[in-house]
Order: sequence, then structure tokens, then C-alpha cells
Amino acid sequence: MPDPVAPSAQPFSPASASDYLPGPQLRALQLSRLQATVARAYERVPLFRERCEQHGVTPAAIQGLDDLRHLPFTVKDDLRETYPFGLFASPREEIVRLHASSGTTGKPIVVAYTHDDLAVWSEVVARTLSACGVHPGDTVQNAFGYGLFTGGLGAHYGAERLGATVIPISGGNTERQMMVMRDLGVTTLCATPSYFLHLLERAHAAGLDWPNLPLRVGVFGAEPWTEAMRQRIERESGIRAYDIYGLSEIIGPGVGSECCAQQGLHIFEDHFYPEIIDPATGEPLPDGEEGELVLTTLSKQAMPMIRYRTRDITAIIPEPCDCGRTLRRIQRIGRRSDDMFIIRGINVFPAQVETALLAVEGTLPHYQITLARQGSLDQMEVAVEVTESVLSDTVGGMEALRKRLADALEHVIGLRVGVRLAEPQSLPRSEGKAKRVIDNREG
Ligand code: DLL
Repeated sequence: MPDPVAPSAQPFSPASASDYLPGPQLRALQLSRLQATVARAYERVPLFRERCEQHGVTPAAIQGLDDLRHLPFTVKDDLRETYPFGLFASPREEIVRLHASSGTTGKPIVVAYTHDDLAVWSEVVARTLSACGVHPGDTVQNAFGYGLFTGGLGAHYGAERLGATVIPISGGNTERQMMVMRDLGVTTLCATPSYFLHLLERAHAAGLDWPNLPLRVGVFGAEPWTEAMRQRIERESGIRAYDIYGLSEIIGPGVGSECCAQQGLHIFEDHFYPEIIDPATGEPLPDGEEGELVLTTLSKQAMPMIRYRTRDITAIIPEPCDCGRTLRRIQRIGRRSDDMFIIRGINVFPAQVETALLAVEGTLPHYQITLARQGSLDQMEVAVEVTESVLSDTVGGMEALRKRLADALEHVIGLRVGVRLAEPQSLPRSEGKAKRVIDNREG
């Protein structure tokens, strides 16, 4: 029987979705889709075929899911070097959407979708929202950016597929966001966690009657954030804050999502197959061990991705989830293999800084790390906003807080770094992904 990868026009039903397939059925589905994807890429994508030839493998090597490990990796530079259309596996007339991601350096990458790819995308984002407790009839304020970024349109079509009402407000224009929240009965907000914090702060300052708003669910992703940050958000806003994951190269949002248990993110494994590898050797690691997430698309037509190295660091959680979904989970992504910076020989991740800062009373969840070089010595300064009551404290009180923060950072990083207490609202805010590290070192 043909496998109808693209979901039908039936009404969305979370219960009938593939979230609860028994293990053997899910594995069989994954294998048949994997074989079809590898064959498609081999036939249609010259770069993939060449790599396979160099590795001495053909699609016939894929007899089981474990055989995936024999295939070559795909990396971001492959997309850059074949820019713009080199990895497409569908004729141009079948491609109905392009998105692009600029990245921080160099050439952008372009990603493509057929009609069926868009249908799958809507379906996996509808499943994401459903896992976060959003239902038909909910009103979703979508503050992910619309445009080449996949967040806005991805969340938009998923919310419509679910049967929710979408308000396509995009990111920014915080005054208008507040008006919409107040007047349109918004129950669900989609945004980066950093933009949500900005919105919350502005709403408090503007005297918005926050506790009486019907807002119930926050669907947050597109940037790393810590469990400490979630607790702050939930405590200060009274909503439930869920973590959702995705990347343009694979589809956009809709790759993985937390559920009501908030204990890791389920990967929509019937469409995206996860592996964890040792980033240094490329060898697969067993479940439970932390390493780099590698994803293979199982149904993408326009741009299949085989063993794409995400650079996101996580682990597969082997235990079943309390929610009953059979989809495996990954731990929240606290860091990327390339967001680490080295200061005086010590490896530091922004997430470590965030966790240390937020554990100290009197801080606000806004911070920025600046790296500089004085002579031959690297310097690191962490600026963190603090509450008004801290700022009205005595000089001794402020100095004591500064010392507590420096101690907390030294404890996690192993290095004494500079701490600057900043006034509320003084650090830059972003409408999309927050920029946490400014590196002014040269060379
Ligand atoms: O950020 C897609 C997306 C939109 C995901 C909206 C979730 C919500 P890109 O711009 O291609 O796509 O960036 C992908 O962002 O490799 C991670 O490093 C990071 N990222 C995305 N979600 C999370 C998350 C979108 N929940 C890159 N936690 C990924 C940590 C995340 N990092």
C-alpha cells in the first residue's frame, strides 16, 4: 500500500496523529520512509550521490534503521557551497515555497518546500501546538517573525491546521502586541522566550491587567533558554511556558516539542529521525549520552536532508514519557557546539551564565556577556539587570549582590569574571533571537 506521507485534508485530530504509534509500527514506518528518502536523494542530488560513492555505499545498504550510520553526514557548509538550489530534489515547478536563513556569517542558506512538504509542516506544527495544550478554539498570537525566517509562517499554518484562530502579528511593535492581547482574547502566545520577557516587562510598565488576561500558554523556541528561565517566566507571567524546537534546514519549527509533562522534547520521529553523535569523532552515541543531534528527514521531498549535523547539543531520553506519546524525547537544547567561547583557556557556554545569574535573588532575566582583550589577557564582563529595589539599596547592599553573582559565576565557570549591575530595561532587547555574547576580542 502506498504510504501517504502528506496528511490528508481531514480535520486535525491529535488522537489519530502518529504521536502514539506502537514502537514496532513506528520503526517499520521510519524504515520504509528512510529507504525512500535515501533513494530519492541518491537519484536526484549529485552531492549526496558523490558522497555515497566516496563512502562506498548505495541506497541498498539501508536494510535497517541502524544502517543509517553508514551514510555520510550533511553539514551547513554543504548548503552554503551549493547555494542557492544545489540540494533540491524536486523540479523547480514543484517547489511552492522558499525560506532562507542568514546565519551570523557568510552566505545565507535557502530551503525549499513542495505542496506535500508544506502539508507535513502544518501537521507537525499542529501536533506541536497540541502537545503544548493548545486546542481548536484557542486564539494564538503569533509573534514569531514572518518572512524568510521559518518561525512565523511555520507556526501560522500549524495553528490553522489545528483549528485555532491565528493572529499573524509577527515580532516587534510591542504596543500593538499589548493591544491585541488585551482586546482579542488571546490564550496562546508564540514567540522567542527573550521577546516574551520583553513583552511581559512592557505590559507591567504599561499597567496592563495581566492577571485577568485569558493568556494560558506560551509556545517558545528558536533560541536556547534554560530551565531557570522557564521557572522565572512561569512565576512572573502565570502561564505555562513550553519549549519547541526546529531548524530551517530540516523544516523549521515542528521538529520537536515539549508536552504537558515538560520533561524533554518529543521528536516527531515519523518525519525526522534523530541520532546523537560524538561531535569529535562522528560516532553514534547510545541513548542517554550527551552529544550532537543529527537529524534525517523521512518525508521531505524538495530538500531531503540525510544525517544533518545540527551542532545542537542534547541527549535522547530513553525512558517513556508520562504523557503516553511513543515518540522519543531529547533534553532541552542548552547549547550549540559552536556557541562556546574560550576565555583564558576555559570553555564557557552562555547557558551556564544564565543558570548561575537567575539562581540569585534580585536579578532580572536580562543579561549580556561582553568579551574584550586587555594587553594579552581576555576579560569577560557579565551585565545583568537587577530589580529597582536592589538599585535603591545601600552601596554596601549592591556590592554584596555583585559579589554573590561573581561567586555564583565562579562556581559554575571556574573563573572570576566582572559583573555589572544594570538598571531595568537598560540592556538591548530583541524582537527575535537574543544576542547574548558580544565578542570584542580581535584575532
Ligand atoms: O529557529 C526554527 C524555529 C522557529 C524553532 C520557531 C522554534 C520556534 P533557524 O532560524 O534555522 O530555525 O534556527 C535553528 O535555532 O539549530 C538551534 O540552535 C536554535 N533553536 C531552535 N529552537 C530552539 C530551542 C528556527 N527550543 C537553530 N532551544 C537550531 C534551543 C533552539 N535552541
